[in-house]
Amino acid sequence: MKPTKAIFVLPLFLLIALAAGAPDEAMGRVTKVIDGDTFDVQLQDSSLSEDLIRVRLADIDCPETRGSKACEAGKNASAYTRSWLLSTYIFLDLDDKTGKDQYDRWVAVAYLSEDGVPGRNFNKILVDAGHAEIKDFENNEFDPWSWWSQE
Ligand SMILES: [Ca+2]
Ligand SMILES: [Ca+2]
Repeated sequence: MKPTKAIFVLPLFLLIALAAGAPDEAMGRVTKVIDGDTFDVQLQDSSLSEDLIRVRLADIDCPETRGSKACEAGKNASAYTRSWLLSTYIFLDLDDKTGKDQYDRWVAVAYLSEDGVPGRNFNKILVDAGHAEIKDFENNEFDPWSWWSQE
């Protein structure tokens, strides 16, 4: 690649990275999985003052495991998330717009740690696996439909 071309390409990559969100706003280990879309993270690296946070995955919804809408699919979604995330390190893009939901859970997109850097989008993995459906809340910074267009 000629030097002139490299100068042009680099800012373009930065632009794409910005548009794709900030997958490394927080990093930590998943200590407890509550259900398919909710879990606790012991933070290792973040700008937050808390070190143990509860995360609610943004803009998706897994079937319920509790209450009147509890069902087998809810248990399956929990087991799926547990098998992927429990005791592993993940990266989080925290919602910059509203932050926490009404249950004091951080709304976030989770990224698997792959070679120590943010890898695959776990919110999207859950949808692709059939364990969650898209539920796009307008009060957060995320656009779930963009997860597929970034491939
Ligand atoms: Ca963010
Ligand atoms: Ca949204």
